[in-house]
Amino acid sequence: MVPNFTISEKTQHFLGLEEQYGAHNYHPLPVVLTRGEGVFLWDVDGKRYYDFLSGYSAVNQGHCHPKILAALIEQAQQLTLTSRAFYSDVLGEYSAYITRYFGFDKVLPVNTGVEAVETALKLCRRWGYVVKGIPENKAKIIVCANNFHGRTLNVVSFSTDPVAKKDFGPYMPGYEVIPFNNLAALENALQDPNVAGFMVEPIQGEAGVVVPDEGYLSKARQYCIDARVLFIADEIQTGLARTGKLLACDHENVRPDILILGKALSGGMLPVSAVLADDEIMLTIKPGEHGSTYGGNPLACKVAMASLEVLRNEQMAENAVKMGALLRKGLEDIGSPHISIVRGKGLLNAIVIRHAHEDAAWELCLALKENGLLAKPTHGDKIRFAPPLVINAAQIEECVAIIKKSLTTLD
Ligand code: IF1
Repeated sequence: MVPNFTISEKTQHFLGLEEQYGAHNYHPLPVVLTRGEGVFLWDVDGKRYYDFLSGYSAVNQGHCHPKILAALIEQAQQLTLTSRAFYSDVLGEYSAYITRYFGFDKVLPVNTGVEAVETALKLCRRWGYVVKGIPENKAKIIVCANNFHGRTLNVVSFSTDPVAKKDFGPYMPGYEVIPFNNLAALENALQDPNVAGFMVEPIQGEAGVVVPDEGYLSKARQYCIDARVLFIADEIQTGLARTGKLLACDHENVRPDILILGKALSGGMLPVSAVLADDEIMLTIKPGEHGSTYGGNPLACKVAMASLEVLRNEQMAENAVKMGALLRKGLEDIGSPHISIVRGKGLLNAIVIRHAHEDAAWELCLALKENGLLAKPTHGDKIRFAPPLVINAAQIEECVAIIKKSLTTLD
């Protein structure tokens, strides 16, 4: 049973406001945050926490990174939005920068992750019709069970999570769901000549950090080449150094046909996302056929360039490899009967709780909060551990000690 953790009056005040005036589309941990810096967050009572969620990997660079903040402030005082009705002196510079950074011909800038996913799916279907020659309205896109690609009606149409999907119908047709990490299923689905694309998370984040077998991504990529199907990598959560490489696809030297980025592309400053592809795909969308009000705005572009710069200059991918290995070893060495699996790559990790009852993961997160570490369960019995990539060894050691101490709450 979870001990009654006290909630301060100040905290209760903010919880009450959200309860009264906000939609109830989340069930947050009862903590009210007011400041972030690097790996740390502070609540309204001045208590400090390690952030082991990193805004779901949007804060890879650490909270309020000074160089990203400086870029935000400087541009915010000059020009924030022109709309795409006109040119700006930033979007072209950013487009050249990000396409060279990732090695693609072109970028289509949008704002949230799911907008980038929708953009990638539209590009894929359009390419299917005008380049591959799929009959009109017959294009199919293959996705994986237990996927998470966002929450628009089109994207939840191919979710396999009833919580994300139920009572939001009717659903968009044109998607086929196959098991993740199953090459035979993919090979079979690719027999259909109307398949335009295969979209996959290189590691399934929301499913509980499910890492596919070595070779899955590279073989899947080859199957797509053989079937003339676009390989679409959703790297919104796994990209930008989170798994120990710039992209999770880099672990297998896989170059996707369409690359989807979001979250840490702005270091947690504001929504910035992007789709990258080569001309054969990108130029199938003509002027006026796709866009968004804020897509490619000067403020977002400057923040994104600074966010990408610090990832590389501060060698955050390399640190993620070292710190991730330290974290997983530390968790395994605890040897807790309450942990059935420790898994992950780089600093995208999760533990699976061996639980007597379904609230065990939630109770553990409450205990972690009391002990100064913030994490959140994903899908019941898994807890994602994904701190900012600037964390150091001493801090990892301290966090393992906090996790070890907190696990006793399940005894
Ligand atoms: C929530 C999950 C994580 C994503 C991938 C696209 C998107 C996401 C691989 C859409 C977004 C966020 C959404 C947020 C919680 C978080 C999440 F739990 F929902 F599934 F990280 F695992 N592709 N993931 O992970 O990007 O439109 O949100 O910018 O909706 O609760 P978005």
